Amino acid sequence: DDGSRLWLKYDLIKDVKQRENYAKFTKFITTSSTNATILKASEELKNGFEGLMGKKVSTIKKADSQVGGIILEVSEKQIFTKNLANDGFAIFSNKGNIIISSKTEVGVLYGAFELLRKVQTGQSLSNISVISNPKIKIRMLNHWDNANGTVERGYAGSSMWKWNELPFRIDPRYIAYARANASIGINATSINNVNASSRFLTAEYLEKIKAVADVLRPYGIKVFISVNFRSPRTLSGLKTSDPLDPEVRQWWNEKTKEIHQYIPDFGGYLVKANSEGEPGPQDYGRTHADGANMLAEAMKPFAGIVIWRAFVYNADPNGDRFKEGYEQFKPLDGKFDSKVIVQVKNGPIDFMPREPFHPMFGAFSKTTLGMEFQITQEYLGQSTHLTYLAPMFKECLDTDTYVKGKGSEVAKVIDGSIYNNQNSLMAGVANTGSDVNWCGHPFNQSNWYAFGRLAWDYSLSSEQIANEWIGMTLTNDVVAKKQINSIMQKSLPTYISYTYPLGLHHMMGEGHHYGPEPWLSKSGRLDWTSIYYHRADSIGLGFDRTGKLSNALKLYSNELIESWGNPEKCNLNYLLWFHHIAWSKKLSTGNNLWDELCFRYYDGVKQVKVLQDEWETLKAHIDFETFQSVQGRLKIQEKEAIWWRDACVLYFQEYSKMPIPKNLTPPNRSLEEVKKLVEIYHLR
Ligand code: BDP
Repeated sequence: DDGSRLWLKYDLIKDVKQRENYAKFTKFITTSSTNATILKASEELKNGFEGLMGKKVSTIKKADSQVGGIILEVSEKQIFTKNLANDGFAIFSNKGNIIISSKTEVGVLYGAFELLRKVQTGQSLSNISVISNPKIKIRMLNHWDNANGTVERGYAGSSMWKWNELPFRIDPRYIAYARANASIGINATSINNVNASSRFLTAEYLEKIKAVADVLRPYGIKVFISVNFRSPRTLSGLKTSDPLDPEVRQWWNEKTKEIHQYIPDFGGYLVKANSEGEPGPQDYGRTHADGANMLAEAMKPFAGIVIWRAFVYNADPNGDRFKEGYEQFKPLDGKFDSKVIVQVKNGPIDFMPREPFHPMFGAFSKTTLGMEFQITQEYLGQSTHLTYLAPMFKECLDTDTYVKGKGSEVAKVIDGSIYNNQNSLMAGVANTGSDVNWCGHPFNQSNWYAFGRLAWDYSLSSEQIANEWIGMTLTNDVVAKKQINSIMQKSLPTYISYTYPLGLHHMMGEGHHYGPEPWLSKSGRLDWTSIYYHRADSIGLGFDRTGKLSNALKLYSNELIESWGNPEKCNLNYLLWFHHIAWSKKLSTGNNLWDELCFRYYDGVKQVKVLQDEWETLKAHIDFETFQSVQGRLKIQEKEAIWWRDACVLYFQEYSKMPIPKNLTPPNRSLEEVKKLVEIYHLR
């Protein structure tokens, strides 16, 4: 199994009894519709059930008195559909058939995938009764793909979009991609890097993007484009790209109209502006709201929207990057057009393996905020380390902001329920590439899957999502499934243990962001170094954000200030995010900081060994190619976990001047030797 079929394998169910049982419900598929989306639903069910059951499944226009089939219907009237949101669906048994019903065609498609999922994961279909509504309206992938075929922070080969072939050749992968996304409810995709080339707005590229949009449309996926704010100058030679300049505004009006001639249901623009050197309205003394509203105005005649990123930070040596997004955007709350969604990364710095939620969530009552997660594992072992991210996404979504009292979780800010927003967005930076298995590490597929499932329903548990994915992708053997799920649940805490325990952050190798480089003290900007974040000195470790150095903690609600602000009460997972703790300070675990730090680094390495051992027990249940691929990667992971451990422990020891706790074996190499490894990595 080369992994190319993702979680939509539809291999024959091995258990004959089970197969016969399912076959009773899947004799035919009924629809009289000629709608492209309904036809996709019917085709998917047919292919899926034929594969799973090993039997022909017929497609008929009307069921008449036949029973034992599936009926697809778009209906406003069904009593089940009364409580359905537009994309929602109901699946229920009726007079011997299974009905998949929705108000919209795409809802039926989602229902079809849900029914397939039930069979793929071995659940019963008798008396089936499902009602499912998406909690978030725009469930979106953000590709960081460039026109030249590279992918920013992509670890699975080159870009999956073949711009040189489009619009003439449609790679079959685009269809596979659309199916995979639709199967987890993803309904939007921005196709290019946020560090955007203006090229994507040229007629030549719009034709190519149109071809992609045409493939994705029947699967309910809208296309967005990341735009470069300087495009009016770059493409048409205008003297400025000032958002208040009438000529510039006219340019965007016309460009937006032009795009709609190619893609009538264009999703909209995604913009990274005045961030990391990208152009933006501030270049002309204007605000983010001025920039976003200009684009929103251009979008007024159409259904599309403008997604404006809040990932901004200035190189102020006395500032704290933690606060930048908040401080720049807070004065603009209420100034954004209703067509604008401000997209905020889950944490205040940058997709670290563990961050407290971004303080903007819960502080903006008049602006629709969207969530941006990173599915691609820039700081999480890329395509080598096994890290299942659902627990991380959930930790953020489940944290209480307390903005309207207890029960004001980040998820409720995002879904619009706290501030009554009309729109809602959850975006994930895609991890797809040209690799045969799409995502590099076989388990990285689960992060794409989990992202989509959580965007649909963030209340699903990370265990349930993992179970679905395992059942559809690896095995349905009960014991093996349990074991794999346990590996997945342990993977993120393990990774954090040997990289960033106790709330450490941003100590990775410069540029590549892969291995450890806690000693990094010089870079293009101070806030790209490691020492800026960990603040190790002879006294202790961690970034004091409670007042003296930075008052970032004040951006949170009183309840959080009280718990996170008190080093005695602060969740140890966030401790060094907010406090500079003395090496000898006794923590709630009973150990002092130094010992606790060592224990965690060592335990992380030990846990990788546990993951390896547990994986070995699964050999008989997993396809051999997949088994070996994970097995080999776990070996590299072990080596690199030791690399992280040795680098961090030896480096911090220079400051703590304390011995490695007695029951741990000290690293068998010196700090200087470990530093050399990093140089070798740079050479690659
Ligand atoms: C950082 C990445 C950088 C991205 C940037 C962003 O290192 O490549 O361009 O985020 O989100 O994580 O814009």
